[in-house]
Amino acid sequence: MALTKKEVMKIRGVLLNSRRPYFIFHDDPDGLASFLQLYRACGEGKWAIVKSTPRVDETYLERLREYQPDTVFILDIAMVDQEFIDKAKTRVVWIDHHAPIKRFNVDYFNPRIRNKADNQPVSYLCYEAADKKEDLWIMMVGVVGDWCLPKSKYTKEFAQAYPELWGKRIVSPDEALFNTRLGELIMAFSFILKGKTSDVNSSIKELIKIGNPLEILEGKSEAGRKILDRYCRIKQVYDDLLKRAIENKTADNELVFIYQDDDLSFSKDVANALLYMFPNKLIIIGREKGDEVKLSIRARRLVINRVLEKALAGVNGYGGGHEYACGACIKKDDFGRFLARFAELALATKPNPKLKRERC
Ligand SMILES: [Mn+2]
Repeated sequence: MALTKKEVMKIRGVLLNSRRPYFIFHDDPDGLASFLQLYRACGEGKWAIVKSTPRVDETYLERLREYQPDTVFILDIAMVDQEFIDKAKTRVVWIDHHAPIKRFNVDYFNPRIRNKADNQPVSYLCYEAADKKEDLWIMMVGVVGDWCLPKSKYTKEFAQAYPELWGKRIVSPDEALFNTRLGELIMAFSFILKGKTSDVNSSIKELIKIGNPLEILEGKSEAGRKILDRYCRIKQVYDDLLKRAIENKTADNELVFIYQDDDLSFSKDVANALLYMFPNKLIIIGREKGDEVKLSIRARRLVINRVLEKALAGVNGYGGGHEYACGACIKKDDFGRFLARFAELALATKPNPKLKRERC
């Protein structure tokens, strides 16, 4: 069990009693799905999306001043500054599933405080709190989008309600992500978060109105068509990048692809898709921006966060991450040297005989 019954009831109580909620959420499908469920349960509110660094600091106070919320909900964000909580001057409810940290004067809900291994995505926690069966599909988008599966009870209910979005014998999150139409829906959630804030917010306003996911996937309503149109436009850029990345494939153990784009970042998306297609390869995807290269690194047979740590020594850059999914940012001048070193260190590292999976 992710949250206790008491915790679930507490969130629900605060949510249903809030008249002016303000939501701050992570810019990924889990963050968006968490927000959508709470918003739809309470029927109003304003929101802000936390881009790049998942941290809420004092810069967010400005937005609260204008709106004067009665409650601030922070969803799927790993780090919240104590200064923000203190100066918000209103109730702060923080629901998260990253490594727990100690903060005061905040209603903090994180299943990992009790059980380190329990990292059910925030969409799942919000589904239990919001208690809206019709939003099951939104919860599934968030949970699978975070490379997890919910309780099998919910997966079964979902497969029954939306057979066209699921498939037979789907037992892992990556099969669901890359082999079902739910995966496409997750991609739509992910891609509409990219681009200009005003465009992102228009898409979110449409998303709030959606009752059935097929409205989006098949353009069955006006709101759905608007989302589908924007998603398709962004997806074209992604498809083109993915194609170019696949063309870069060589016979050796790694796939390196570096691209330039000032507006949109697809590194994570491309890296995850390539890892699914080529599970035996080390995947390095980089976006050149200014004088830096921003990297997404993925592998299934190598523990890469330790390799990355070593490769970063003496290089102008920084990075880190999980065992099989990392990010890094390297100054252009040092990039060639970094890449050669990373490849060399990776070659010298003994691969795991078994494929590993990890959420990213
Ligand atoms: Mn999450």
